[in-house]
Amino acid sequence: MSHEAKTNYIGGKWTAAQAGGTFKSVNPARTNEVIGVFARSHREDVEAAAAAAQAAYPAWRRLPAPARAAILSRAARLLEERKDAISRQMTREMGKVLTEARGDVQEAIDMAHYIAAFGRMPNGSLVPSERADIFCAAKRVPIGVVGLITPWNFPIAIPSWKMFPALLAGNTVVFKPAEDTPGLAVTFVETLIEAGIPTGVVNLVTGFGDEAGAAVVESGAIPVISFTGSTEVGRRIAARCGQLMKRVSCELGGKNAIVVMDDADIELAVKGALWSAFGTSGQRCTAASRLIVHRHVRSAFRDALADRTRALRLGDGLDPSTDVGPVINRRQLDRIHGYVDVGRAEGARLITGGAIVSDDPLGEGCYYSPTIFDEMRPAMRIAQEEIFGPVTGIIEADSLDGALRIANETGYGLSLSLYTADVRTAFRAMEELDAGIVYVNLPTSGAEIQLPFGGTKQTGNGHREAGWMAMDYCTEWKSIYVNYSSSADLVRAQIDTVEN
Ligand code: UN1
Repeated sequence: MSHEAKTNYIGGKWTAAQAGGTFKSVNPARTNEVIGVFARSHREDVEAAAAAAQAAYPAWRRLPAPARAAILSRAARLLEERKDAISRQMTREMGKVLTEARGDVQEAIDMAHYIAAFGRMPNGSLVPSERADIFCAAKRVPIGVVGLITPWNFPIAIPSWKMFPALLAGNTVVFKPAEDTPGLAVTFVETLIEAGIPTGVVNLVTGFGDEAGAAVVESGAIPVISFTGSTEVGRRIAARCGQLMKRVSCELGGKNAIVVMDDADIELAVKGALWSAFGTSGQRCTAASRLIVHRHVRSAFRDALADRTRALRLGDGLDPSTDVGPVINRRQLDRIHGYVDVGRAEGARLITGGAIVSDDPLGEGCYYSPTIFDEMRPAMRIAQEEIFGPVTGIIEADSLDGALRIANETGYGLSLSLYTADVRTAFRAMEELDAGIVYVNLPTSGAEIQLPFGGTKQTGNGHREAGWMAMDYCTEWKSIYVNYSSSADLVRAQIDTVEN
């Protein structure tokens, strides 16, 4: 990629920011390695992108859905061909280990194939009328220009969750990716261009949240916003969208937990906890930052988990022997360490990790040692607030009821998991865990795209991504009535069709 900061894609052209500003993206494994220089966009760039998207909308909306789907199918094939290169680019730009980066790209491939199939699926329903010779149907229709504001932790998968359904439904798009992963957004858009996306249907503006992102939210030409990020920012976006009467879908924080009951397969639970706590260096919204363990098995579980955690190898995610890569940037590194200090001060017992790694060569990057607290209590801040780093803690429970109550006692509700060998316990968990996603004998990460993804409480605002409802956020329902009677009588619903 050599765009020389011409990284905005507006109306079919790669351009620089109008004001000429730029910013750099760096490799978190070695922050002196610059990945690229990108357009630092402001309101005028976003308005140009929104105007291009508006201009492209009528023709795109009228294109038959199977033709729109064919472009997504081609995008799926191109992503498959480029999976290796894109995955390497991802590891360099945001640090996750290569196998996980490959999973991220695969999630977008799966989503493209899945959504493309909707191009030939029913998109509405035919219903009876209470009146003779009246045709009644309801169909999904696109809304217009959809604004997508996406995070850096799944830089290919999450844009695909948002963009592919929007496009299939007939909307056009303004895409504002996180400032930590603009290079991957450029690659994503390049792939769509090659797949045949028409001019103006997908527009990219790179830059910062409070500049370009805020302008997407404010734009009068963008009636729908989909945002993934922190609850704090999501609350501000949703409030503003409320004032502007915009449709807004928010996918926000999590404080996910794994419950380990005393009859659980401890080996399986330890593997699950290790993956959910430290996969992607804990930077998943599905990361397990609470481990609620029955007191009968707590020491066995804790000791096994601590041993495995100490054996994890930190390093550059491109090195095949690396288990845990860097975190995204120095600001996050300091924030994570701040939470570890909070945990210590609150009286949780640090049993491993708890440090910024400063020895060379890792000191050149943003590495945090995988961290476990024991004796965490449910009311502690480290048990309530999203840390978004490789930090987890063990909370002891003494019964199923107690464990379920603790699991539910946070402001979030994305992903909760329970390990047990008892089918009755499993069904209680499925019934009572208050979250958008519940796992039994599986960790909190690992959602598949054909199921809805999203959470309860402050994790979101009631929307779901992926799954068969992926199109809900970006479509309206239109109800249609047609009178084909040859009579000249007006027949009124609810009045002429019943005895009055
Ligand atoms: C996210 O962290 O925002 O279930 C998405 C998972 C992945 C998606 C995570 N399939 O962890």
